Amino acid sequence: MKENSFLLKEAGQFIDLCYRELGKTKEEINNRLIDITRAVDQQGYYEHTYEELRYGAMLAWRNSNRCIGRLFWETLQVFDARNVETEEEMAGTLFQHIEKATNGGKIRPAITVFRQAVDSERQIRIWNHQLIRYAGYETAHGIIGDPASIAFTRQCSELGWIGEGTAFDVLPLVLQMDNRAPRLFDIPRGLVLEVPISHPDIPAFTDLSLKWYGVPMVSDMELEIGGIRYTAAPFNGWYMGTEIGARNFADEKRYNMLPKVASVMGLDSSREAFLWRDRALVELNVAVLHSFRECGVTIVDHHTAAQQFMRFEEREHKNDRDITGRWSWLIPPLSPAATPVFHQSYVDEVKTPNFFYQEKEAK
Ligand code: HEM
Ligand code: NRG
Repeated sequence: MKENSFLLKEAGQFIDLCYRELGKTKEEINNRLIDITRAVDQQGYYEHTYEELRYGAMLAWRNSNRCIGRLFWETLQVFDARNVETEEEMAGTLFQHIEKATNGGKIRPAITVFRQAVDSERQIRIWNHQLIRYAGYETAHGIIGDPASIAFTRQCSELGWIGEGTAFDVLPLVLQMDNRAPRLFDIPRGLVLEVPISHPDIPAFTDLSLKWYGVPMVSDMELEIGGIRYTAAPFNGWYMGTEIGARNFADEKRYNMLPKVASVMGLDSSREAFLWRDRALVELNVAVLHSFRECGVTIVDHHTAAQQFMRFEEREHKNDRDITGRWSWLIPPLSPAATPVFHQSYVDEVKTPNFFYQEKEAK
């Protein structure tokens, strides 16, 4: 009963906000709340209309304090997959998400929402961190692939998956419905858009044999709308170049490419004070942005993204809303102080609807 009153409070706040922003009347709000109260009393939960789900998902993006891409929150495409009942259907639905979001390179921000969690036993999970990500293997000769994927890759192997063993093996989808055993699904190769990395004026960059997938699709976060938990709701926008060039390729605990980049650039790395790391970082980021552009895959540089975020702030203020944010995530990892975001401060208050981290596996 205590849970019901929490749910009703959250639902009430959400319906009020959602319906007001959608221009609905007090009467419509009241009627909907009467329906919701009845449903919660009878079965312990309620179900969103498509309109509520759609706007709720948009609000969750708008409220994502760590996201610099929020200017475009109203353009989110929301795919309703709440009727999906089997793992096969789920895989098919995710393949469709990948295809529609990728859109031949002209990326469309999208989210696919599967059935809500009814209780801890009955919930849907995607074990992957992102729908498309590269495997990581610990071998006798060191790590191959993405070190961030080592634990998940091991789980995939235990479930019977065999990777090719390259530095860029696309991991399979691992899908779990209710408390059944998780199931593996290989993503058809034709659905995975990838970008080979080259530099506009340093040909030797191709010697690094780098590539990255075109679309980041975060698949392990919980979407919460009006007290309802959607434990499988993968979403995507497009990349900001620094995510790949200043982190995925550069971090020592990821692909750790800076020494190799310095080497193909012929930089003298005998002293830190030569700033060879910084010079390598900048050219690596130039290469990422250049390569995505060449392939016609949407990407944004960090200066443009920061300006877009400033426009988001202005628009929120015009609409009498406070913007919340987490400064340490909003500033880009390359030249942060050269963007306006660095020189501002943000209140990291967590509003709902929103996206939350959840335990790795259903509990
Ligand atoms: C985080 C950019 C779209 C929700 C981030 C981060 C960046 C970013 C750079 C920080 C990631 C990191 O440091 O690992 C963008 C861009 C988008 C976009 C350029 C282009 C449209 C979206 C969409 C959603 C979203 C469509 C949800 C509907 C989030 C969330 C986080 C985040 C929840 C935090 C993730 C975490 O804590 O790991 N975004 N984003 N973003 N974004 Fe966006
Ligand atoms: N840094 C991660 C991706 C996190 C989400 N980033 C986005 N999200 N751009 C990486 O793979 O590098 N998005 O929805 O567009």
